[in-house]
Amino acid sequence: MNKPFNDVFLKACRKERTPYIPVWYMRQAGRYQPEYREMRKKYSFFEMSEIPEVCAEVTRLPVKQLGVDAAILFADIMTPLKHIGVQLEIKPGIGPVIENPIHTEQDVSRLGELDPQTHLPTILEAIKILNQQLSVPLIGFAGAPFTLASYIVEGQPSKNYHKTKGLMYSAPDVWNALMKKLGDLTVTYLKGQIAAGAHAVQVFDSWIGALNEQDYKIYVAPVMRHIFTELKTTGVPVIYFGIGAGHLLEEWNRLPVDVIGIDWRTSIRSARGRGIDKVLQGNLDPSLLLAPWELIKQRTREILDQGMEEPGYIFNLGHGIFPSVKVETLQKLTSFIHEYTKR
Ligand code: 1CP
Repeated sequence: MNKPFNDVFLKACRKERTPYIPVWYMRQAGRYQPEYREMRKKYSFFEMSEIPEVCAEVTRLPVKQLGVDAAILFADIMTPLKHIGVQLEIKPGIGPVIENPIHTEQDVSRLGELDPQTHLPTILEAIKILNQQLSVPLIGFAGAPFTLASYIVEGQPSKNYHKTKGLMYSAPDVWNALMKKLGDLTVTYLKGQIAAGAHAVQVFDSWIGALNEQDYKIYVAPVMRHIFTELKTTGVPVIYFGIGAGHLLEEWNRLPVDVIGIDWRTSIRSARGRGIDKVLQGNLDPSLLLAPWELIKQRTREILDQGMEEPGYIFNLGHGIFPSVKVETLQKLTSFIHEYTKR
């Protein structure tokens, strides 16, 4: 028998009062789980996300194992790019690697348009399966144009984004065409996920903190406004997340998003003190998951106390779980958050 649907996460996204603070974790499905590592022996990363039954199983795993209040679809921000002409592989120990990086106007014009029904039917199918199986909301997601560009221009993960920013500054027309293509892809992909049954969506702009406020306004804010304005018409909550992006929060607060995800560098209290009035999500440093339990608990309590000062707060990490974290630590943490915030 199915459990009653747990809508605490969705209520928090809408700034409604909740019986406790909801929690989910970025990268909650991944190599820190023995079950994931077992499955990964049988399938490649993309096979795991593109065989609907396997994708659904991996997506459900942390919900069962940790007791979190939301599931996040098991895929990658790079997944849709393969279908518009980007040749990419996830290389062990490196991450996404691109064989044909995008540098010129011709490269950009060769990128196709995404049609989720034709290109990603298996992901839409996984969402439908999950909707029958899950008793918590399912979060769909996509990468934001700058963060996607940082991979397809550099060709692999980068620390300084010289090529990406070089393109942005030296060929603004090519840059804007690339932002438009990737922005349209993000909108189409997320609308497809929502139509298939995703209850909320998160846009990952992980590397956007590399830009200052001025360049964000000039080169990125217009495409983000376009994306969020389009997504607003669907009525589902939209989360915008970035790392090291505390200096952009005032800009983000002006965008039509519901929830802002922040990392550990900016406290919940200081964000609110600066007038950020969106729902906030975050922001335990994932490295703290390696600390003794008493310290994890203390830092979590401090974050929760700040979060609970006003309605509209969702607990998460400031970035994803990494492989050396113990499943038991996250189980204890999830129970602690639920217990401590019960009202
Ligand atoms: O070898 C493996 O098993 C693959 C490792 C892996 C996993 C588990 C990759 C490669 N992607 C994923 C899943 C993934 N990626 C999810 C699944 C849902 C969940 O959270 O449980 C999500 C939401 C992502 C999003 C993602 N991929 C982001 C944004 C968030 C973040 O973590 O910063 C980024 C930047 C990526 C790129 C990527 N894909 C994979 C890796 C190792 C990376 C990062 C490489 C880098 O440092 O640039």
